[in-house]
Amino acid sequence: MENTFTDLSHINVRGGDGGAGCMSFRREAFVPKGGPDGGDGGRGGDVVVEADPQLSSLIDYRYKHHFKAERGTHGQGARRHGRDGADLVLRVPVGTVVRELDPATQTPLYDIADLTHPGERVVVAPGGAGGRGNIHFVTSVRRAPAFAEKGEPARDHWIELEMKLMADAALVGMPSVGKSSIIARVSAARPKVADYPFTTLVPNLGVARAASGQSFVLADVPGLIEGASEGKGLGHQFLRHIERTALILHVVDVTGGYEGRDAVDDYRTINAELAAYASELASRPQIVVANKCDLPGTEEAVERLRAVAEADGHAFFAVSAATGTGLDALVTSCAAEVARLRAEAAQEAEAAPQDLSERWELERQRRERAFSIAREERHAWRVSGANVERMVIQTDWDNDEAVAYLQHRFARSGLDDALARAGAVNGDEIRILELAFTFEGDRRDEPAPAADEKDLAPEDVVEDGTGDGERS
Ligand SMILES: Nc1nc2c(ncn2[C@@H]2O[C@H](COP(=O)(O)OP(=O)(O)OP(=O)(O)O)[C@@H](O)[C@H]2O)c(=O)[nH]1
Ligand SMILES: [Mg+2]
Repeated sequence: MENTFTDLSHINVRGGDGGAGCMSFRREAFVPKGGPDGGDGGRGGDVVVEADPQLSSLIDYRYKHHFKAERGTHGQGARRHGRDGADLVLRVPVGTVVRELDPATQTPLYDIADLTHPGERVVVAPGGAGGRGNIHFVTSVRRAPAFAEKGEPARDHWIELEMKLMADAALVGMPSVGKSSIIARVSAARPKVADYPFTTLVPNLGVARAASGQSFVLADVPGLIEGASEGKGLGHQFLRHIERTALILHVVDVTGGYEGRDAVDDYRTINAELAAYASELASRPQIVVANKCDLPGTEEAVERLRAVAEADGHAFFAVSAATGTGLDALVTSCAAEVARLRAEAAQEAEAAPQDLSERWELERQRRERAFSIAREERHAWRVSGANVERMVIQTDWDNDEAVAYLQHRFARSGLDDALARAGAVNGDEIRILELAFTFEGDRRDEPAPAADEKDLAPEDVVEDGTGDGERS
């Protein structure tokens, strides 16, 4: 399992483009020109991320990073609508967190979803809407609309997939205390065991089965050292896996290891690191496991550690991974504790179901609605924003009627008002993407209000000095 373990991937996702609406008129024998009958374009497919219990790694996303759903087909005459594009389903292991990434820095912006249940899914890149056919643009004054909408192009964005191990219990402790030896004894996992620190480089999972028949997933993670919570050693990146496990099996080497450390000191050091990483880890249910009890001269340390662990309210087991002593009792106790914690978690999930996708959708819509206005020259303004740019892209600029319709949309959507408030006057140039058109929104025939200082970039002052366009 070691060499296939992948737990973080950045991918680019893009829904399918919407198909174009159709501009068409009914043709019948002996009828010179029938009514409009152009059908709508089909919707582009969505990119969906779905938790699949069969998967155990994000290996599928290690080498392939771009994913695009199918496009919608174009509308046709006789009111025939285009076909919707198929969704693209990206399967990920249960326990994958999906995050939106900042496209510039590739750092996470916020969580989109936490897929903790088999089959749970979230749309990460919606397909573009199909353009509307010309049948939609009939009004009392426009009987024969000679334009249709283009399809909505889907936007791409970057997301992070992070698989958090869905182990029930994690073996945590200093390097070389015997974590891998324990998982090798109680499960079919066969991690490398050696007498030097940091033998384990990536987590290993194993299924442990108690005599009662109850089983649970156990994780063996790389050793932690003092400062691990700040990034020292190897353990830091794996501390997040521990966040997901309901139960911590805190393994302590009662011989003190080769450095002759003290078992109780080690126990306190690791607990301090867990607490420093995430305060709730300090209160996570913990079972303290004193290992290497087969070695002579360890009784005193075992008893001191037992007293401290029990005073902290933790169950305590003295074991030997070398001889197997105490491991059956440990596994039985873990299995029962895991079963209890699972039942508790199921109750909580039922009481407060989490749906991150809805929150993400609202956030996405809010960002897409937002537009900004910047003055580029004395009489030229740039408008940017996802929705406003989309309206422009969906317009057929070679068609005057389509452009007139777009200007009507701008008036309705509040863009014209915002431009007028910013100081735009009739005749100013409005730039959106690589297109420009003339502002006609300020129909009130009164002096434009003073421009908002915030929208004035320093170079505007220079432009003013050229005396360019002194119309206001
Ligand atoms: N005598 C004795 N030696 C043990 C016992 N458990 C583990 N060891 C030895 O301790 C050394 C470290 O064991 P590992 O299982 O690799 O320890 P680990 O905690 O996984 O170490 P890292 O992966 O480096 O964090 C190996 O030489 C083991 O053979 C035990 O119960 N008794
Ligand atoms: Mg190990």
